[in-house]
Amino acid sequence: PLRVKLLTLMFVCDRDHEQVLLGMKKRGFGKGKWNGFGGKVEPGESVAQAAVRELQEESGALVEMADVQTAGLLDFTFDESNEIMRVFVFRADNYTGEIAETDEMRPQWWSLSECPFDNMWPDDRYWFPYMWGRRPFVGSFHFKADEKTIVTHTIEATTVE
Ligand code: 6U4
Ligand code: NA
Ligand code: NA
Repeated sequence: PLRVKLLTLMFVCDRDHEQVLLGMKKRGFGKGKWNGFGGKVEPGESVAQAAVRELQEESGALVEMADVQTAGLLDFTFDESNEIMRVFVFRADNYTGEIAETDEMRPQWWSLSECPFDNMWPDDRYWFPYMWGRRPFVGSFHFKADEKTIVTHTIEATTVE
């Protein structure tokens, strides 16, 4: 049967909406790539709570639940795998706390025009404009087993009610 793994991905933007916080992943899945902050949803927590927790664990930034905005939903599948990685994408324009490097991530602010898409997941360049522009989206990406090559994808703007 298909296994669905629930994951989070959080993007903190600065107040002036000029920069976004990315982290260089130092270990685990996606090592060596710049990415948002996130991880697995644990039993007993909501997806948004997981997003806030992972952000804090990986970057030191703390976002209030009221400042968590839904950005989009992404499904990732891979050749020769029966797993769906379902990634709930969030964004926030406010945070407290001290941003600091952790064992898992090296945080850095990037302006949109300088986003290092060549060193990010290859799907990011497709949906980043939606996330940045606060346009809700759903996307699905099917990769080769190498986890690098996109075979097919869809991306759509949505309404949210
Ligand atoms: P933890 O639980 O934190 O030790 P970790 O090694 O961080 O595990 P995992 O599996 O919890 O990895 O989370 C993977 C992270 O990578 C999530 O934030 C979602 C994100 N991610 C996975 N595939 C992605 C993709 N194709 N594009 C993207 N982010 C992706 O931008
Ligand atoms: Na993680
Ligand atoms: Na985790």
